[in-house]
Amino acid sequence: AVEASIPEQLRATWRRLAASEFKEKEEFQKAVVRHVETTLARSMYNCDDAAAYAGTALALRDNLVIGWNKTQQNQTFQDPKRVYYLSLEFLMGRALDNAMLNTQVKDVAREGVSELGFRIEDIIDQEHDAALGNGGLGRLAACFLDGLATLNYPGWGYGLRYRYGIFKQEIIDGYQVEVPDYWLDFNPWEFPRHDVVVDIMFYGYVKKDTDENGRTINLWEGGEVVQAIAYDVPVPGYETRTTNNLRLWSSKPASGEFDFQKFNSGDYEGSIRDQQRAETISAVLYPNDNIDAGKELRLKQQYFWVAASLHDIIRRFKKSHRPWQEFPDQVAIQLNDTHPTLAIVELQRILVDVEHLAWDDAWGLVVRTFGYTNHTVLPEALEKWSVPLVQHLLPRHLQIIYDINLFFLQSVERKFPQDREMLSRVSIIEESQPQVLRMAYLAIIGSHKVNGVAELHSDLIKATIFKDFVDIYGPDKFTNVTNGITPRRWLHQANPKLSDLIASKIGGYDFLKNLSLLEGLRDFVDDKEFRREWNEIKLSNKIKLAKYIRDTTSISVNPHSLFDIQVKRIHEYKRQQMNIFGVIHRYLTLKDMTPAERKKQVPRASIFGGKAAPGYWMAKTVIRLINAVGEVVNKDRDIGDLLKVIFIEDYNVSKAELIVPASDISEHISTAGTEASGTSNMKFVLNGGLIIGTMDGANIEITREIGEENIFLLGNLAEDVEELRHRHRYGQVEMDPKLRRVCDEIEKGTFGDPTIYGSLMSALTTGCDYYLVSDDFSSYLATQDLVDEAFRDKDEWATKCINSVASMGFFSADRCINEYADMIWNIEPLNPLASSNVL
Ligand code: F58
Repeated sequence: AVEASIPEQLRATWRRLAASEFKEKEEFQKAVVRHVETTLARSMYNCDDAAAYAGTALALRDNLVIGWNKTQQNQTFQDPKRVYYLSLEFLMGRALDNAMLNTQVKDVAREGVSELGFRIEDIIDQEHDAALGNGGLGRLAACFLDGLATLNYPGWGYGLRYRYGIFKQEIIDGYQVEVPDYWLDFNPWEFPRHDVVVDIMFYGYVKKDTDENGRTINLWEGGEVVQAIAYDVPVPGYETRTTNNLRLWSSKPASGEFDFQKFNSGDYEGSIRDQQRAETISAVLYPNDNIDAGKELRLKQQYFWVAASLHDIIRRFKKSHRPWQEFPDQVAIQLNDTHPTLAIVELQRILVDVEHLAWDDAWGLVVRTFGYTNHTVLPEALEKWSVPLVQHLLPRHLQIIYDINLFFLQSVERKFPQDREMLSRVSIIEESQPQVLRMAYLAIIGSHKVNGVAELHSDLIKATIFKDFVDIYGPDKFTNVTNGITPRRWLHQANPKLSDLIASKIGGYDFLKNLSLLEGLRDFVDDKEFRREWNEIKLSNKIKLAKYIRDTTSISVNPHSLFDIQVKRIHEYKRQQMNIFGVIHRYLTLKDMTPAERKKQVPRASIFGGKAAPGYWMAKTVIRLINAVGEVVNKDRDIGDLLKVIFIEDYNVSKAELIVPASDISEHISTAGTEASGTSNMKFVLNGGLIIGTMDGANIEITREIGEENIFLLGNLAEDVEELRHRHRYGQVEMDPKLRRVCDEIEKGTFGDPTIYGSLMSALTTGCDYYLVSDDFSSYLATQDLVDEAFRDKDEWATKCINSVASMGFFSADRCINEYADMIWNIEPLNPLASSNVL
């Protein structure tokens, strides 16, 4: 055992000197000042907000690291089954506020910095978001890490340490412009592990050889070698000692790879270029949301990260000298979408080629280890890799994929001997030009469970894209785990006043660990004083957002107007275009009215935010239109406060924390059947906002939980979408007259040169309106009218909001993580103090 390797006397000395966590204000202040003066080499004379942030973060970090080390030691001693969450994206946002709240030192810190001359809010605001993700999928991974740590599960995240996260969005002349997000200048939350490095090989060839028993073996040889170096990020749980680890890999040239040939022949720059090529692998996050780009560098990223992570996982497994048969009893690996699917192939390769297990034994272990989560049914988002590309980059892996496919197809043939077409339908290899690998199929074949992220979505994947696989494996391999969000960040941190009010009513903050306790709010729905405080908090959150909008855009919005918010990635299927068409319709309607009629209308602020993928022209056109409409509407004297249109630049996690608590109504209006789940819908409702939405993704379950009377539903159902699209293709659909009028107005030039919007307009007509905007438009407008009506009755509105919040327990990430732990990972929480005696 590890403890026996160090003499007791030595251990006693270390224990006596061990670092300890601060709890009191003065200890905290000492740590801050020491870091400002020594780590940063500053003094009180040149300590600005940025330096105060750095000092505070470093002081907090000291605390985190102590709990983190103990957690890791505890896990090493107890050696429980661990779960590894493989995700190419972790959209963490800011860490300081979250760390203070989770470790219960925010009050100490607030007072502490205040006596040093700073406001904690200003300090928090200095932090750069860790934006290593595109949208929902990446933020889900971050919420899961919070849930895992809070529930004391031994769980690791594995990802890539991108030098550039998602781009920063600037709006110039109404257009999106992308600016690189270099975020690593000062990042106190990561620890480089120079001792944790893995050599990763690419390219090369496969050599046949014989092993000691005379059996033929395949060896992967030659090729380029790149090094993966680990950077660790502590993930503190809420109100627990458990601080888990997020390990991000960074690429660098392998030592000894420097080309002295080139160097000596005077080509110094050439030799540096080769070095830089290695570093490119982890340089940048691909900025696509729900679209598969198919670039070689992306495939390199995937293999680099998967190979490094598996190497690390296997090294840890080997420490306890268990037989390979126990691997799936010690290790669960969750694939966050198909991006890490090569892990299946890499594990099989290691077991067969390196560890010399028999193929079938190895494959049995592989399948018991992996679980796969699907996040989309959109065909354009399903990953496919060109066979020649894989052949070139990973020749041995391609052979293994062929074998996996062969054995799989043989089993299918045995089961369905008459159905020849089934074989080509379910083959991992698609017979296109060139051939491509269907990564989702490989992920299904190599996993023991496949899950969707909301009920409708899980049903849809079984009925459509994976139908054959349900026939092959039976329905039990497929399951649903409806997404969840962490109430720590999305209520307590983002909306502290609401969290405090709730706590004061339902007996403290236990709801942050057991969200169903929100049910207790029902006892207060009719309590006048409570409702007053509730409304006051919403208003103050709106005032805060209005101030931000004013400071950044010089547009003033009346905080008493109805805040109508749609913030998410810009995508045709999410239908921001339907929202802005609705805004134009509202504008035209207001213009038609007499001043007296206008006076009776509910004033509204339509607030948008979100990034478009840089190559997604249609999405960028939607941004352009929103800004153009704002230009016209916001300065129309007839309109005044009745309608404002705002596009918030560079939507990200920290802005979401400002925006979500300020919403009255938020829009989740995807074409039915296209949004796998959505998670911001949950965040908005949890913060006392209502939602307008389609019967899609988690909206359906939200409706079930909070009641139909508390949500504004619109539009066609998923089951009708196919038929409607068919009618469009055969020209059988008249455009809704109100939408026609909106289009005419755009084409007239009211919002600038109409040719700019040509693609947007023709998508509705010649493009067959694939996202069914014209089919849902009148329902959308009618539902928006209901929203206005409901908002007039402030009392009714508050009742809806309070009752909804009371019903949101189900959407906690903790419920979601417990379901994964139970149904897929088969892991148990680990008592964070279990080894404290030994240590
Ligand atoms: C999102 N997917 C779903 N993908 O669209 C959303 O409905 C769901 O709530 C969320 O996952 C969590 O389950 C998503 O965000 C991406 O951004 C991928 C990034 C990498 C390329 C392909 C899309």
